[in-house]
Amino acid sequence: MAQHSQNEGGADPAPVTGEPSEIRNVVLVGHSGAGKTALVEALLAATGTVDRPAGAGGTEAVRQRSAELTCTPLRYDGIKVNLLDTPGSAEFADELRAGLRAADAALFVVSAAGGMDAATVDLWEECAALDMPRVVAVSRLDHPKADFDEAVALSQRLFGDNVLPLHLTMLGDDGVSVAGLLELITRRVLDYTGGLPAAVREPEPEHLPAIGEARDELIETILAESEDETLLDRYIDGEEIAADVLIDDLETAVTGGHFYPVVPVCAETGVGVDALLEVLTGSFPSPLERDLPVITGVDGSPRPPLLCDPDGPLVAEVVKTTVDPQLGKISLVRVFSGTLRPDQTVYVSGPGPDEDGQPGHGTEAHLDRLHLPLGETRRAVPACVAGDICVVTGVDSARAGDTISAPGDPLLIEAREADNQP
Ligand SMILES: Nc1nc2c(ncn2[C@@H]2O[C@H](COP(=O)(O)OP(=O)(O)O)[C@@H](O)[C@H]2O)c(=O)[nH]1
Ligand SMILES: [Mg+2]
Repeated sequence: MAQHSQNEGGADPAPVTGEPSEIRNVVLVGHSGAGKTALVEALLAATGTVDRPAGAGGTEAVRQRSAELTCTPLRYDGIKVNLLDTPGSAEFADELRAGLRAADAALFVVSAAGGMDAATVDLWEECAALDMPRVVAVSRLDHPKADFDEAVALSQRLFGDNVLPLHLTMLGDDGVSVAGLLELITRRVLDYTGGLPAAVREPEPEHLPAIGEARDELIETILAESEDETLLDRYIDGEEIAADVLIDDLETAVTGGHFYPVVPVCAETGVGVDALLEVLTGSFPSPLERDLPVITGVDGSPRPPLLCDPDGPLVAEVVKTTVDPQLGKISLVRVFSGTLRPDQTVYVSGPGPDEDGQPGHGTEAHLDRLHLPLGETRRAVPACVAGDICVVTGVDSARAGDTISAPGDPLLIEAREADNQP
């Protein structure tokens, strides 16, 4: 946590990888206006993933992106994070659900200025049913009505147990604005007065009582989830547990979907953005650690469970289809098994009716090219491995929810439980 590393100097910063272990698929959910899209922009800016002109936030392009499901990859600390930003309003429930299916973990964005809708609470329950790891980002810390503690209390009330902050907020010299964070596990101050990355220093004596109290609760909760059952007793007996042991246990508890850290963030000032990147890359699971969808043959015949293996049989799911001004019809695709490559014949099948209105459809299609779904700079890539997400062109017949597999072994992803919810 909070190594505050930058992208490796000199290395290609483009978010590409051939290793499932280096991927995190994260869906952002929350109330409309909570700050999801602004947070994605801030995460991209902090990692230097896009050379977007300064001050581009709030443009027409950003508003457009807010109205639909988007996927934006970034690279941090050697990890490719695919951020799936969902539209807030209920009209887009299908897109939201598609985003959930493509993700392995969820980032709940809750505004520090207050407000949470019932739909967000329902989504929390839906994620719980899927054992989906979750992190809460309390956003918009620079809002005049921002109250971090109140937002944490609201999250705890509505989301339930094991929701606890990893940091406390620290006010700047003006006594009003949030200038830094007190990182509880390491007992360090992250100071953002000089921007990102934070300057890391020791806390002032006046901070220690607040850190001590919140840290005790955090650590007792994390250790209660630890596989080493002696740790909690040793901690309560006064033993100092090393920060790296605590961070390991924190990461295990988050990955397992048992503990939900809260991180304070501000897209505008950058406060907490690097701390959040550490949690997303360090604590969220790779696709190797998540259950994969059940598949059958297109005739419904049973097949062995999938593995997230780039050398396995090709199974990918169409998350959404849309029209790109440059590329024409494109499909956002999550690969579960095997490796997608450009210029390849694939089989596209789904449960929806065929052209004659009969249930189930399937056809061969030519997959043309693969692209990173990166804003305006659609960059062609040579492969997309199991666990990753990309944009494909050429499969014009594909619909959201369809399965892409190899023509020699056509497969179908079974509809998942949550898909049938209203
Ligand atoms: N000052 C400030 N404005 C923010 C911040 N985060 C979001 N906003 C603004 O709040 C509005 C809603 O944010 P947006 O990211 O679109 O929310 P979304 O609906 O959750 O995607 C936009 O006008 C943003 O520019 C922040 O941290 N500080
Ligand atoms: Mg948005």
